[in-house]
Amino acid sequence: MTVAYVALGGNEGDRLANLERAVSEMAEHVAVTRLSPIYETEPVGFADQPWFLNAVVAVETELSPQALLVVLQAVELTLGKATPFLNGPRTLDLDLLLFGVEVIDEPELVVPHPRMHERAFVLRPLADVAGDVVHPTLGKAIRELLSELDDQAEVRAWRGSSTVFPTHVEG
Ligand code: PH2
Ligand code: MG
Ligand code: MG
Repeated sequence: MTVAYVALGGNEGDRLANLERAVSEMAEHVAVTRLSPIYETEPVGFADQPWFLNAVVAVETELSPQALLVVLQAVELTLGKATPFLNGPRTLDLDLLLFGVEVIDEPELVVPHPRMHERAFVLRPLADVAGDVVHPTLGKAIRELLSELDDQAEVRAWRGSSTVFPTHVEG
């Protein structure tokens, strides 16, 4: 059994419903064990698009990382992942961030996710569910990576309510 972390993001259609549906679809294949609160985040990479909702979930699985990736891609398609161009708007993006302590460098799958440590919209929710987890190649805890991060793009606690994701508690 491996604990993996998956980032969820979307900025088209009913953003909350898409994240919630993604969790229930994932739960058909893996055990979803922890969910971060949801954040509303400024678009990174291509500015002229709506803000995203982002969150991170922990899953436990006997699947291989490649098989988990296939599951994530199938869920993205179910939600109608629409990606007109790199970093452009999408209904649902699922990124495999970490798969236990495994380091994978294959054409289809790079783990840890190569840009995760540069992005507050990933590290902020990841720190909520995996603050003490050590990044397998950088050798630092997620909480440490977040505190060292200099990402100016805004990441705000999302104030809406969800029956699936935990509510934000102001710390
Ligand atoms: N995803 C991207 C590109 N830019 N910006 C935010 N705020 N959130 C995302 O999930 C995101 C992004 C490519 O996957
Ligand atoms: Mg992505
Ligand atoms: Mg992706």
